[in-house]
Amino acid sequence: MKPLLKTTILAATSAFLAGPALAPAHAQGGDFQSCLQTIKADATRQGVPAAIADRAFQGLTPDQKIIDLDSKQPEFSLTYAKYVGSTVSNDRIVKGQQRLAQHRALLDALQSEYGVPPHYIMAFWGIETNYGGFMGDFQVVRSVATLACNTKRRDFFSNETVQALRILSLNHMTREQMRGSWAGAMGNMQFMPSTFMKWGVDRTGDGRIDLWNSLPDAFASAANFLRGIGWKPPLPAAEEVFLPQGFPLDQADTTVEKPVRAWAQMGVKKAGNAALPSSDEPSSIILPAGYRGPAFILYPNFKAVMNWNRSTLYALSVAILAQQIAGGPPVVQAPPADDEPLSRDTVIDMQNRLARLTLYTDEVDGLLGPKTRSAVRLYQKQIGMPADGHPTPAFVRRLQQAR
Ligand SMILES: [Ca+2]
Repeated sequence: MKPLLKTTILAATSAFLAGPALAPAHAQGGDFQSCLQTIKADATRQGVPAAIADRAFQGLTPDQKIIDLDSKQPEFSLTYAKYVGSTVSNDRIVKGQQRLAQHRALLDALQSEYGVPPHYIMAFWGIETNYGGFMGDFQVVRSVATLACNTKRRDFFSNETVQALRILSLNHMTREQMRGSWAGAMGNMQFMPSTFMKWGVDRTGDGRIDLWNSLPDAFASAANFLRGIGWKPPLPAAEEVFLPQGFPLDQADTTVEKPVRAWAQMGVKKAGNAALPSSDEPSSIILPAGYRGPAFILYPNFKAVMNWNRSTLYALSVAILAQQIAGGPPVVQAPPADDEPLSRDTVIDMQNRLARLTLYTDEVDGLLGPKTRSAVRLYQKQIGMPADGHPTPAFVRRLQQAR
């Protein structure tokens, strides 16, 4: 799945996902109709009967609310503390445990078929829709058609519209029933139409994939999707770790991969001091709230979770929630209380200053991505701060005072 699109958490994650603001192209009236006709031609080439497309597009108008939501850019980056605090609540852990017990037999069967553990399916379900509590009430065809015809992401959403028409043509849902987030993510697991078509599973065998009302269909589809995007037993996606004194902070970066065993040899332990698994799988260490906050080891399944949603904080939240749904411990190390989100303007200013120091050569986009963090790390080394790549307000002040 591409970034930008997982909208149940869009406000929360887009600072980590999004590219620069895209001006809407504003197809109105006739333009919108001719755009729909182009999509219809694509759809019929992919086997959708013209009558299905005509019925789906009948009376359809672009939704200005969606255009506005799409053009909105987050003001602030998010901190680990805020993001994980809001996605992994006590209530969500307890509900996840209850749901898991309730659907145990089905989830165990899915684990033996797909290799995806029950607590991970529950964690995705909890974070995507609060266990089916908010699946979105936008008409999906209208959403994806609006985004195809009125934004600059035309190719991506034209295909999503074609896939939505295919779902209709296969009789899984009616246009009216097919509802989702404003960007077209549908049902319990918030699948985009293309994800639905590629990975959806009819677990109940009634001939329809129903990701809204059938939990067997929704859970099996999630398990099938996760396996398809790389999930493999037995390691989890991530776990909290304790780093030894003097651990080289520049090793705590997703670009640094070592066998799990090599981290263990450096003195890295699970939080609580248990040994890391004896494994030669490639893994990384990250410090999402800087060196004063918790450290995590990312196993290969972290990449599978990132293929579901390309946000590090999203993937961490899934792993943390899953572990606690399974009865495991909460995160031990608290994040620093004085960590604050940086505004877009602050990040732009920081990128400009780091560029003038020839430490940052990428686009000045106001987003706190891996390249910006590497530049932060380089400057931290120059001035003798712990080089964790995490720009705190104190770091920003030091940089602003630099000559
Ligand atoms: Ca079904």
